[in-house]
Amino acid sequence: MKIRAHTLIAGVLVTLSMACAQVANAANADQPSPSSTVLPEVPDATKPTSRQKQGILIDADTANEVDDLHAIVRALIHPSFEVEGLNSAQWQISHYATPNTLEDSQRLNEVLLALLNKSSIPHPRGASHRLYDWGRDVAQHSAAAYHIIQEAHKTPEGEKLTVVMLGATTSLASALLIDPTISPKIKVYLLGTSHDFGRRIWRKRDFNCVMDVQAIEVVLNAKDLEIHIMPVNVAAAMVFDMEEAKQKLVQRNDLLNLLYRRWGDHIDGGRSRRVIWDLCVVSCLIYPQFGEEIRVTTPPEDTSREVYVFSSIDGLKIREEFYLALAEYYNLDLDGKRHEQAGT
Ligand SMILES: [Ca+2]
Repeated sequence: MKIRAHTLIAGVLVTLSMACAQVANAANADQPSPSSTVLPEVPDATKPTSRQKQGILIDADTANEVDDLHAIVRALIHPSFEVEGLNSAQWQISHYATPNTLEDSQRLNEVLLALLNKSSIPHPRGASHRLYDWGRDVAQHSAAAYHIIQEAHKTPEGEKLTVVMLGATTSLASALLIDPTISPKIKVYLLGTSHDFGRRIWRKRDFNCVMDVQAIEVVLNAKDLEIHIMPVNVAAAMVFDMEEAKQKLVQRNDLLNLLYRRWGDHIDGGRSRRVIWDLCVVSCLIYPQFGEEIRVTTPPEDTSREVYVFSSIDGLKIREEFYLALAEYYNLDLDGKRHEQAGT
């Protein structure tokens, strides 16, 4: 990842452990095993050691789209990550919202954790609605918000907790409102906003920002919070093909089947190609060379300072690496024919 100055100077996860027994049984048959598949080199700074991994906390509106599942799985199988939590997030004001978007996201998070035999990872619920409009306390006092606060304070001196926001930023904003002292202890990677790099214009009309218009302002205004933004107009360069997904994922194991099934189960199912938005954030966190970040001054309506913004990504490498990582984790040849016994 090349960081180059664009404007001025440098700027910068109450546990709810509930496993889904039905899928947990299936998970036992899907244990990972070693593979010789070659992956891109992981930068030295993020390589795992016997004593230290990169602590990350994921917050996702998993049930609203197809992409969150891919991003969450990619993070959960990465050996350099110590996933300190998987929060669920709401998307309740969407026109296609289900009766309880938060709980739908929560259920999917628990299924993913069970299928990966990782239900011991904390997976607290976020808020069921966006921040309050007015009052002395507009924060949503969710388990997820308090988990962020707890994990931030547990982070060793001189280190930061990486918080990955894949939906509305309600949980993080609430955490910052409840306990502003966590700000310098966190670096957040989020999908949201769009940015016209030529005219230096920000917009906050994308799905994630709109799902909690106040929360994104709280995040951008949080003093000392290190922010890395993946604008939606940049993430749009990373496209998955349904036929390729079918060829690589169907009838391999329960998790991979779920990833493909999501293409059709989603309310907006049937598309032959999809942007797997959230995967861009996780992949560029694992492999900084997959994206380029520049420093950009915050929108004029927010506290003036610089934040990191991805100006470009290598969508092809992100997609290829995702399938390679799955192949390595499960010791599968995803490019070969599907198993005969699978009846395909
Ligand atoms: Ca999302």
